[in-house]
Amino acid sequence: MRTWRFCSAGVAVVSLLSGCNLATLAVTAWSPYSRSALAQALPDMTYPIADAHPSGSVTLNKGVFEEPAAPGSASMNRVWLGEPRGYGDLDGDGDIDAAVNLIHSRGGSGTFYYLTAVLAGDEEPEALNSIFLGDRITVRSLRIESGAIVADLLTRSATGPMATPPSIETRRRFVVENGKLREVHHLPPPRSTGVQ
Ligand SMILES: [Ca+2]
Repeated sequence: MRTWRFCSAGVAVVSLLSGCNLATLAVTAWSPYSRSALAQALPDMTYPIADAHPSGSVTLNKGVFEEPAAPGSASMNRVWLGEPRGYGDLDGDGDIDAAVNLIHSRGGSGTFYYLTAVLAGDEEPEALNSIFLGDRITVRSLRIESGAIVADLLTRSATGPMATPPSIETRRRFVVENGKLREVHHLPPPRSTGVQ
């Protein structure tokens, strides 16, 4: 949160110079990350995503990381910030956090979906470990409820062809424990939407 705090302090100084009182300083200097400030930070953060890069993480620029999949290759190794995103307090500190969907492609047929959490509070927003959600699935919604991420997905059966559109409603739930994101349930049913 250092950058934000400097900005807030700057606002406070201007406020003082323009005649505002010390209460203005106290409020502006210690404001936590707002939802909008966190949302603005997400497209330019570093995300741990071990499968996507040998370094174990990628830094997005305006929501995208990309480089040649191999030296001289026309195929691009890309990671981008997906929709939807969820917001709420995930770790119980009263500050808003984000649930983020990252998508990875090496230029082949696979399109791999990952979930991560971004914690924001008194420090710079930090992305936790990423968890693989599936290949060529649909992320229908991400919510933060009662300190857990609830991810509603459309997936396909393990034996179904990948060319089949994902149609099985799947709900997965994740929490943060000891600074790591981990899955706590994988709720059935699956039940078909009838989409084939
Ligand atoms: Ca929080």
